[in-house]
Amino acid sequence: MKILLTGFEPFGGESINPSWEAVKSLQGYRDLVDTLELPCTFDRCLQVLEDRVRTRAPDIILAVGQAGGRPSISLEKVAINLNEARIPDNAGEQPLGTPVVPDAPAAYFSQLPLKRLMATLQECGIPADLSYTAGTFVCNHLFYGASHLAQQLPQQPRVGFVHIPYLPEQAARHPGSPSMALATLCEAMRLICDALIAGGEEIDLITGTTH
Ligand code: PCA
Repeated sequence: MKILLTGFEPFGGESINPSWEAVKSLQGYRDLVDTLELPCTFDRCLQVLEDRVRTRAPDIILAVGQAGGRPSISLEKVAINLNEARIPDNAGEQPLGTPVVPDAPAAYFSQLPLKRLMATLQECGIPADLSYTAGTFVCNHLFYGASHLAQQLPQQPRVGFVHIPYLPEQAARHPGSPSMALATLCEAMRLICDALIAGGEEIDLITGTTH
């Protein structure tokens, strides 16, 4: 069970991105986790990811990104085939109303057991939630593109995306924004990796049954 865990470089005027700060702490974890920092550009992020995926052939691609303003670990359910950038990316590109992949499906669902991951985090005292929008910026672009790529690979890796809050030092410059300490973010990533390595099925939160 090889996991490729990715984070993003800083963007939008920030000097740090909590996703890479948390992800890099898991490099080599249990000899199963490989980490990669991605550029925050529409143009290049998918190519950098694809190069690593083709070299390492992971079973799971778990991409992580910053979602400033969100209070919890956000387990993303849906990637949509739309680029609609509210700010320019790190290359100055700002695509508006373009598809991630032309003539491809409108959306892909995460292939990870999100409810089980959410329950694991919550049981360990870490705020976590399901999210039904990964936005329309570089994170959604990566999530959609990786999901599309996975379909074309022989090993068909499972793809998922997680958004995480600001670090406290970032939130200090965005008064009123929630934040999460780096140690908690690292712990959350470790718990998610452990749960994915352990395997098992998705749970139904209402009935408590698995499927
Ligand atoms: N968050 C941005 C892109 C990179 C990142 O960490 C997003 O949510 O699209």
